[in-house]
Amino acid sequence: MFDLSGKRIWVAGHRGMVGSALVRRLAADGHAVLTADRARVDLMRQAEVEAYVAAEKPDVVIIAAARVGGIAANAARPVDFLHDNLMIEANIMRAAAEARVAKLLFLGSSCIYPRLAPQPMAEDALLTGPLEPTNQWYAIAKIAGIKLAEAYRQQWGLDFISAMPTNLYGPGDNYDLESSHVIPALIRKALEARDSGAETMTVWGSGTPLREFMHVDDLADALVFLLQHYSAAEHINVGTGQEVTIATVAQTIADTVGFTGRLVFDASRPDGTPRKLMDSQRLLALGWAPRIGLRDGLADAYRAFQAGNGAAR
Ligand code: GFB
Repeated sequence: MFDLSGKRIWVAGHRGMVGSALVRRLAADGHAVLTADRARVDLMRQAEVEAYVAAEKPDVVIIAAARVGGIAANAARPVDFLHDNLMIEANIMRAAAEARVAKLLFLGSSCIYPRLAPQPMAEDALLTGPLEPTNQWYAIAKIAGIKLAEAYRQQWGLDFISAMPTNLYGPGDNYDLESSHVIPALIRKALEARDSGAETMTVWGSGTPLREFMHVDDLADALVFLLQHYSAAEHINVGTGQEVTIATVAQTIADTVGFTGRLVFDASRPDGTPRKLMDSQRLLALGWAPRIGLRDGLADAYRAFQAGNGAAR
């Protein structure tokens, strides 16, 4: 077991949905959390990252910083998703390696797996087939990050680990309709449709794709668990094991928000991967389990959105 007590933990990307959930969680546990805004350190600039790490001397680094977005943002901004994510992960890992931090946790995404990987997708499905084209740029950057963490483990003997979360949602999400993921988009659409008295609400694609969703507070809990209990070269999946169609999640969101009209499916928008369920048996076998079901989690995300806790970034 890796003991986090007394450790200085740098959460890179603390303003994002994942980073802010981690800061909440680590602070609640009484840990010393380091954060740096963009004025202090631009994660795209290696010299700035090295200077920050040298000055602040974190013992533990979590790379929650990333250029992220939903299906449309990925397809529209390939350079941002590939270049920026490569820079961020390479700069932080190098600085952390030179400082010989005690532990580093890198975060990927379930889109690293092939588009048509056998379901549920186990860790060894990585690099066994072609990627989903809508998010290949992001996936390539994240695969490079996994391999870089593995390389530092092998060549420099450092305790760098990688976790692959499933599709996430929760407080602090991006609610911009073009760049967001499906859940924040549909929460906002349902609320606007309800308040304007609209008869319909538009859902992208066919409604048939299957996704596995996790509330970000469950993810933060899993990541703290992995920092303490996981140390291996192979990346590890973090999912709930529950999958749902987009049509069902859209209807559940409509119910949560109180929109009683019809759902209309817009076939001109892409479906993306037909099914994306991770096999999280390795994590479960270590003794961790998710706690927040989809219905409760959506109610929480909706509450946070209403409270102004969902900022468009
Ligand atoms: O969440 P999402 O954008 O990401 O879309 P992916 C999931 C599914 O929801 C797709 C449908 O089938 C969308 O067509 N959908 C329905 C909507 N209505 C909407 C809507 O209003 N907005 C959005 N955004 N989707 C992302 C990757 O893929 O998953 C990222 O692009 C990352 O790289 C992330 O890996 C976890 O699950 O398709």
